[in-house]
Amino acid sequence: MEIAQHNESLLAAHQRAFNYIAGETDQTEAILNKLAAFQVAIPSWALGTGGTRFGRFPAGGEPRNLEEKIEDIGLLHKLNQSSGAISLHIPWDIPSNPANIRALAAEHGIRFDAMNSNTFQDQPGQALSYKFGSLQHVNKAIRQQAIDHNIEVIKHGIELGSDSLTVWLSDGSCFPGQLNFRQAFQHTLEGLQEIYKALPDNWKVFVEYKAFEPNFYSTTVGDWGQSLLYAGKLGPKAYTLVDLGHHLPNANIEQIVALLLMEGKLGGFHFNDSKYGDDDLTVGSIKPYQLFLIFNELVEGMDARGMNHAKDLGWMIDASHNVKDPLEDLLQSVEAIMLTYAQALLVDRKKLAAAQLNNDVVTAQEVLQQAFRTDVRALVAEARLRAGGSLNPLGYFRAAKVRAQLIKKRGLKTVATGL
Ligand SMILES: [Mn+2]
Repeated sequence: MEIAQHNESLLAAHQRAFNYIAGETDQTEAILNKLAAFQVAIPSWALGTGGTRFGRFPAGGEPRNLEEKIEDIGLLHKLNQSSGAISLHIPWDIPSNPANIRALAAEHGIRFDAMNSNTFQDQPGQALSYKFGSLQHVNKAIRQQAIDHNIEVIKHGIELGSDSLTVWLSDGSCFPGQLNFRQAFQHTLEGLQEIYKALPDNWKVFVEYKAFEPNFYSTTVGDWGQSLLYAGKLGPKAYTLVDLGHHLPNANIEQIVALLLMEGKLGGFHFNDSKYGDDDLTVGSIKPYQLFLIFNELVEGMDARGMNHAKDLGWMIDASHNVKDPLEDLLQSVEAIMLTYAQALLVDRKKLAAAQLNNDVVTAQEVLQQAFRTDVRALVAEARLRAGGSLNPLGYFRAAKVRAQLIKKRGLKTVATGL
């Protein structure tokens, strides 16, 4: 079934909804252009069923290699026109022929977003173990192995046309006394400095933080303050990366985002949602208002610095899907991001600034909630439609029986590399 054919049956209802929202704002065309430009990278590890340490329940038809992962993202992008980037994890996705992979991605309109290194697992045949950390390790040879791996990841990224490296370290400790905090920090900093030296001039490195897990007592890059310390010491190519699921409960992420942007040190963003910890839930499924408040700060902060919303920060989904079809979840995730971005673009900034100046707390709240409570689904759908996408990507996915086709082609018991 063609996308246009599926759109046909939805067109009249869409037009009514779009005419209504277009009449509510004089910013319609500007917002549509920004939505069209905004692309969210899909991580290569999110295309298969995720698992927990208790079990894994595959959906079937999972991509068996990097080529099939790119095809899956190509399908998402064809439907929503907003998933035009892939983020690779090395060594899970080492391209055997980078030129071919690059060409295949280009065919699907996909570029290579941040590369991700992996020093939180031991790989088959690996000389030294990361059981007690990687860049923080007391053993210099293990630290060097982790440095070398990251430099290798940069090299793969250069071949693919990526321009950034995300470093997430699981380094930390599980018990008090296990680690000398200052020494762990210094070792990690020295390792990051070596990696930093290997970055091409046009590259960025993102230092991702996480409050806990897999280490349950301390994490060596545990929060945004620690990440910012590293990024500041490393230099202008180093930035903090915010992953929504990597905070302690009730952290004010919107304030963190605002201050990192103010300092010019926010580099990238990992979207997901969580209720308890790093739960890897679908973006916007648990705390949509928090997501809106974060986007509100992102838009306000990027505009204050004259930044390009689409290009100047790295936008990526980082989630794992245990009970949903991964592709359906990713469609839902991207949709949630686009809707929230559109709502943040609708905020009446002049009115909000005036309310803040007058300490008019009630109006300030009303301005934000006015935007949050606006149904912008037709705006996002119109942006997709104009770009050649589907009016209802999830509806198309089901109507066209995409998963059944993938199972037929790839088999029921395929396992994608990843988490
Ligand atoms: Mn992440």
